[in-house]
Amino acid sequence: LRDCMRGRVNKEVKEILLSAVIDHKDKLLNAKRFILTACGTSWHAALIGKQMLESIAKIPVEVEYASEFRYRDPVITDQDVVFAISQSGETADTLAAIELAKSRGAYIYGICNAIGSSISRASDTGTYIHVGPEIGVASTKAFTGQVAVLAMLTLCLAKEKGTITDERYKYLVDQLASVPDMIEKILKTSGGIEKIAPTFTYARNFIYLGRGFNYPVALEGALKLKEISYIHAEGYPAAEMKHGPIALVDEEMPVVFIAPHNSLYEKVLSNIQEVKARKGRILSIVSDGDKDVTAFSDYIIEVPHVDPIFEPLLTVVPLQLISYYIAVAKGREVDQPRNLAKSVTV
Ligand code: F1P
Repeated sequence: LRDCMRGRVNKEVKEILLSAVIDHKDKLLNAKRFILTACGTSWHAALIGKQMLESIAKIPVEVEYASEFRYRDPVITDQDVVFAISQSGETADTLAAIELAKSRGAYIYGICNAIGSSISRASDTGTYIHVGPEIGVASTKAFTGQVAVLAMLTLCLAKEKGTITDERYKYLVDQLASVPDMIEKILKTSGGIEKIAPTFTYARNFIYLGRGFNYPVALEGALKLKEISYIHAEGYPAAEMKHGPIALVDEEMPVVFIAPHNSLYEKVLSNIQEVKARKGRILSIVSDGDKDVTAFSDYIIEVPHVDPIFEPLLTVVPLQLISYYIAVAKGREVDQPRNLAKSVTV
């Protein structure tokens, strides 16, 4: 990851890492829309990719669960580029989804980790995320790799399309190149996260809330907790809280807010105040030096400041760690959770 982001992105993002983008530029630039299809954690990465591609490269994007897409009768044409995102590259639903898309003339772009996997072979082109094998069943660094590749893809396409200024492009490339150091800084706080975790082992439910780029992170935080600690958890867009989930909040309910300092900060802060008024136990992921969210939270974990489009690369890490430490405190088999398979091939 360090290699991808620092060395290559800085100098040669177009030439090396995303040669697929350049070689297949016309297909990508002339597409009427992108469809990102995936399962599980990879689907959450796709939701972030959609926000990046739409806001920066101005490309219309749809995100589809491969497990639904393959059984529907979706409108797909030869003007579409369908992206299959999969850590293992072997997920049966994702493979079936691209086979359907291909049969309807779409161009297929694979974003996989496993080299030579079925999905990468079935794709017309693609990018490997190169994060090395995932040791546990639950996807963690693959999520980071997928979001990083989607970010680089977005920057390349935005540059080609002229939807980004040279100045902003340079700034974002620099920001992305600093992400590995920022992640290392967060990892150094894991001792603090380990201390918080046992105070949550009593919980039978968790709510995760975030807005914008951090809404998919809320989904991913909840999924990680479910997968490895077997605690029921739901992720929602923070603004949806008052349309239902707020009824669940009482003094027993842990509510995790992803609340870094961005343009949605004040909005998230008011959601936090609503939960506080109902005595929920609030754990917030905040930017370094945060004051307002911190004042309303029972626990906080700080992450460095970064451009909002890259926040998921940082904010997901404390959520992965808290799931890990809660699972360990509950004596769970973290690398081999019950009932889960590394790749779902049927
Ligand atoms: C998708 C996925 C993973 C999850 C688990 C089951 O896999 O849902 O996100 O952690 O391993 O499969 P993939 O298509 O990304 O390999």
